[in-house]
Amino acid sequence: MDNIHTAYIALGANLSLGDQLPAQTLHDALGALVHAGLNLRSVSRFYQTPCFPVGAGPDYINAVVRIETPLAPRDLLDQLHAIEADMGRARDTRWGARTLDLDILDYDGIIAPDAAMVEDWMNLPLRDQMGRTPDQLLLPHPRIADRSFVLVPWADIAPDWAHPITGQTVAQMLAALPAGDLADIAPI
Ligand code: A4P
Ligand code: MG
Repeated sequence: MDNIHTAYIALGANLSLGDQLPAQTLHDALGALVHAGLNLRSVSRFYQTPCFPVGAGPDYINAVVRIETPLAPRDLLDQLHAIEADMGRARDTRWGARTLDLDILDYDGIIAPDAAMVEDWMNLPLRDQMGRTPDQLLLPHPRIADRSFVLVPWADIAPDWAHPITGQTVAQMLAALPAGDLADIAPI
């Protein structure tokens, strides 16, 4: 059915929600995705990952899921933000510690708003990445290729997914990371 869309969502958490540890929050978030009407098609293992930037906070729990949904990208993001808010997410510091972060990695392989804009964000120097927040939805998520905490779980469920701009697969992007980026990442 062509009104059903496939998206990959990254889940991350590194702050407890009350007494609840981040891994439990991630489990609850899976339930919330289903409750919101999104069809969960694949779920990666949950990984403990060192905080990026190193030393900026506690370790994260990260996972990636594949969902199917009739929602348009912007409506999907609004739905994810509502789930984050339900799970205690406060948006104060860019890249700050969080009870739950839900990012859209990919939606049907589309490029939005256009390749030039996504490439601008992909090529942004690290210091500028930390100070600037996109005010529009970027697809695919511009940081995919740099992030071991995204690529490791993603490779569990979709190693052959190919980046619509670079053509690189998840497995290739993972293999291109410096070995040090994979140290201390382990399934829980
Ligand atoms: N936005 C644009 N495109 C997207 C997209 N494809 N998916 C906009 C989600 N949001 C997108 O996001 C900021 C704005 O980006 C949103 O208003 C949305 O309209 P945010 O979730 O409020 O802020 P953020 O999470 O601080 O930024 P971002 O870019 O999601 O950061 P990252 O890349 O997720 O980094 N270390 C480990 N080990 N594990 C982690 O999960 N995560 C981060 C956050 C830092 N360090 C980490 C982890
Ligand atoms: Mg986010």
